[in-house]
Amino acid sequence: MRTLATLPSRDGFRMPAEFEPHAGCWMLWPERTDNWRDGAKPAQAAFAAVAAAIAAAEPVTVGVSAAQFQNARLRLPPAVRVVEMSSDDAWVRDSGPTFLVDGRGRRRGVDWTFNAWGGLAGGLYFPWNRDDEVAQKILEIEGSDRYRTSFVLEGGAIHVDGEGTCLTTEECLLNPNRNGDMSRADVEEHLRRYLGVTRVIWLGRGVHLDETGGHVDELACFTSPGHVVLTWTDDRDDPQYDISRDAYARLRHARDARGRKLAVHRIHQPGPLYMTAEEAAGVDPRPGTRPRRAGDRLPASYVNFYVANGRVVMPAYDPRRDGAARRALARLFPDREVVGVPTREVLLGGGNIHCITQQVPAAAGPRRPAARRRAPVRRTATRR
Ligand code: KQY
Repeated sequence: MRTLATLPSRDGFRMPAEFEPHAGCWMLWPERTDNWRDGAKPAQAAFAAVAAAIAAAEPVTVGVSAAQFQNARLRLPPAVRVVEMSSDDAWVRDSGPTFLVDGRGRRRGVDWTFNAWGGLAGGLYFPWNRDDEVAQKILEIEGSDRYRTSFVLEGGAIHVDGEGTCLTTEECLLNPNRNGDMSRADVEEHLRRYLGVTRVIWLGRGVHLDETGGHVDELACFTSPGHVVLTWTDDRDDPQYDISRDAYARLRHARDARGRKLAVHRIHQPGPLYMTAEEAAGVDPRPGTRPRRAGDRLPASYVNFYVANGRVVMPAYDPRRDGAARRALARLFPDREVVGVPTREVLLGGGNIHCITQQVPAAAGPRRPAARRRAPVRRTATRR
């Protein structure tokens, strides 16, 4: 693996949309007991269920600490590849690389600087040095050349349509705890250079009480070019109401990189859901990490799904709302099976399925002209 000093966009690379074909998916194994309750066992069961649901559709690799290797190996399906990899936590969407492809069948990755969602000014834990090395290690294993940048970004802070448009939020990418006082124009320039996009659509705030500081991947995402799904609530007294309304208005007024107006599809949020006293008590408190308290509202959204080859894997956590969300996603992804996996245990740690997965796009070469069909050769002595 080479570390390149050039820029992806100048080298002809772009970030493909998640709904484009994949070569596989990466996950990390949850372990830290100051974030995952009850020794991380319930979270491990949920991660294993997510890995199994994705592995039915595409190859999955899980990175795991040396201490947890055998445990993970035994809990994960045999089809899942398990590799030893140290990390500070298990949010590979954010600590992992953003994979890029070009039109010549090559795949590379961006290794953003990771600062645990805000560094010492509101970040979620310290230290985060092992998480900051996760992208490099994954690229090494994948054999993909690497663009390292001092620009601070987590993968959950962006979505792309693969046709030149990036979706993000002001709350996250303009927060000084990511890139200091960098201007909106400078942030956009970094997104253009490293993702190969030409248009950035800015939403305002992320999901209410999302501890990442407003990641777009809880709020909204592209389901195909020109189509966006948005988390929604009909409850005007819910703080999420104004956030989603504002996002809806911005999306309806936006044009994508190809000049299209967007169709915006709303999915009603679950709950609201809250942490129980038993769940909070199962988390080991530690100075410097976010305390978990009974009654804390959880940042639950159905938008945090993963789009695998031929399959969408969505969080399930509220019997009153899960069915409608599943049907809405089935309409938006007519060629994929939509599978719900119970992931309340992932939500208790602060994210969901999209946050714990990272797709490796298929590196497709240039289309070859179809071979000219020849008329079938007639055999003179054909046996019937
Ligand atoms: O992408 C995410 N939603 C990550 C959440 C991190 C939470 C850490 N406790």
